[in-house]
Amino acid sequence: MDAGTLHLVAERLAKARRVVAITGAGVSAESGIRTFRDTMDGLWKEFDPQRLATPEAFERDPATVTRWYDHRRLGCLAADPNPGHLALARLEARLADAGLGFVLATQNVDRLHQRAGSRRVLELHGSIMEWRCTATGRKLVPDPSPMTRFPPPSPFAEGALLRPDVVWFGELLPMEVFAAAERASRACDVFLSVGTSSVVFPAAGLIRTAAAHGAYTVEINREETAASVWVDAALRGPSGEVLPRLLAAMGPG
Ligand code: BJW
Repeated sequence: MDAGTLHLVAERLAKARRVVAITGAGVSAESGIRTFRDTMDGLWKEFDPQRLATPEAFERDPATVTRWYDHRRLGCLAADPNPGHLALARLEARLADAGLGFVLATQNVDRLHQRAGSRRVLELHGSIMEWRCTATGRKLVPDPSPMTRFPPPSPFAEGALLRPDVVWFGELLPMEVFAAAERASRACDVFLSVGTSSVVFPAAGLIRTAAAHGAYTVEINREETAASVWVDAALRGPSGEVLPRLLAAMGPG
């Protein structure tokens, strides 16, 4: 990672009045949670997340889809937040203590930001920790133990099923949540895009919204992404290393 760019970004952050961070699967990779566009191995090697994360897949084969989500839910419960999650929580606390604004919009469904101490988290793609009834929409938090029936029957309506309360391809994002993320992106001075490939819309459009409204845009990622060509600064490396270094470079709060 280029130390000059790191210090430039730290300076921008230290002067910012409003900061937005959007996170993707890469932020949780160092907690042992697989990213979406990683190659699959082991038990799930024949399953393509991009094909399973759809309402059509659930309709066609609800047992396989819910079994996959329960397997992932248990993986998320067993995982711990990593230094990247913790650094974002510390950044929020630092800005809040100074009366400044910070909004964290995540595409992740694993709740690791909340467990790291982030207080205001906009879950753009829902949460795997909550499941909802296909008939009534009522939600529940399943026990931390493995589910025993696939697909799980809904306790709320005869003949209905439970599905994870996540946003699949072709489904709408929770309207209020996305509207809040858009408002914050329009109003921020610095926008951080962390550990996301920036290919899934409308979340991937937020950084463009921020740039169009004058924000300084920064990408933190191990690799180049769809947004790399036009961001103001790119910090290459694992977010669990880059984010703590960035915070340290901001100096005392
Ligand atoms: C590291 C690292 C480390 C690794 N440190 N970095 C406009 C244009 C084109 C298409 C569309 C459009 N608008 C809508 C669409 C359709 C579609 C879409 O975007 N398709 C694209 C794929 C082309 N969007 C939708 O369908 C959305 N709905 C919608 O728009 O509704 C309106 C509508 C309805 C009907 C018709 C048309 C429009 C809904 C999108 C929902 C996405 N859902 C998922 C699954 C969630 C549930 C679950 O968890 O299973 O969300 S898909 C999946 O992708 C998941 C993720 O949140 C999302 C983004 O992935 P993410 O987080 O970026 O992960 P990866 O794996 O892609 O990238 C990881 C990155 O980390 C990489 O860059 C690595 O390098 C990096 N990395 N380790 C830092 N240690």
